[in-house]
Amino acid sequence: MTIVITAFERSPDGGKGLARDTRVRWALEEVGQPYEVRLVSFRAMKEPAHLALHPFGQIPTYEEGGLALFETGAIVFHIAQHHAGLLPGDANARARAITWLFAALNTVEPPILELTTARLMEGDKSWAKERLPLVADRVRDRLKPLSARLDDAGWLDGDFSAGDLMMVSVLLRLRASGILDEYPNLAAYVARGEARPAYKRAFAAQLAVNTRP
Ligand code: GTB
Repeated sequence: MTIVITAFERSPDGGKGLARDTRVRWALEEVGQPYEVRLVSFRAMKEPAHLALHPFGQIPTYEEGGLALFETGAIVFHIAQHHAGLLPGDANARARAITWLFAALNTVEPPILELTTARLMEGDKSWAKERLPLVADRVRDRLKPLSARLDDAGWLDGDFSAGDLMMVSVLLRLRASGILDEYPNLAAYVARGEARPAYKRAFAAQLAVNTRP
């Protein structure tokens, strides 16, 4: 059955890997599943046809036969459950990898999103200068223990898993802030993720969409 995902017709970052279809493309590349992409404009995302797939009018979505999913956590988990390559076979190791996937989305991503909002959307507010350091420190509150846990390991729990895929995807958005570089092992961890051939294919595919004439 053909897998179809949705992505921005024109991504605000020019297709540099920051929009959330990247993590879904990456997961599909890791497990060797071909997929098609339906591009949607910002207007089309809020129209009934897309809202039927995604109640919040966002990308990405995932369709496969009669199944339609939204939320990158659910999509990556679905891919990892149904195809070998992103979750260990051992039941306990599998549960731990899934835990890291949730940790990336529920514990690490929220302050990073808050920082992005503070930098990009609130920068012109009178209180922005006072608030930004507080938000940045909330990111550090997550990165410090994450860095300590990773230590000098390659991945968070044994082999590369869906948990690492999601954690690297989440951390990537920090690069522009410079905060990631305060934690050299996390910066190296992200670079390791980006060096994976599957990530490179996903990145190239997204960039190609956004650099077409
Ligand atoms: N929790 C959802 C998930 O994980 O799937 C969040 C999905 C989401 O935020 N989608 C965004 C979207 O559709 C695109 S990724 N936004 C349009 C809208 O809400 O109307 C967020 C994003 C967009 C662009 C950049 N960029 O260019 O740097 C980075 C991240």
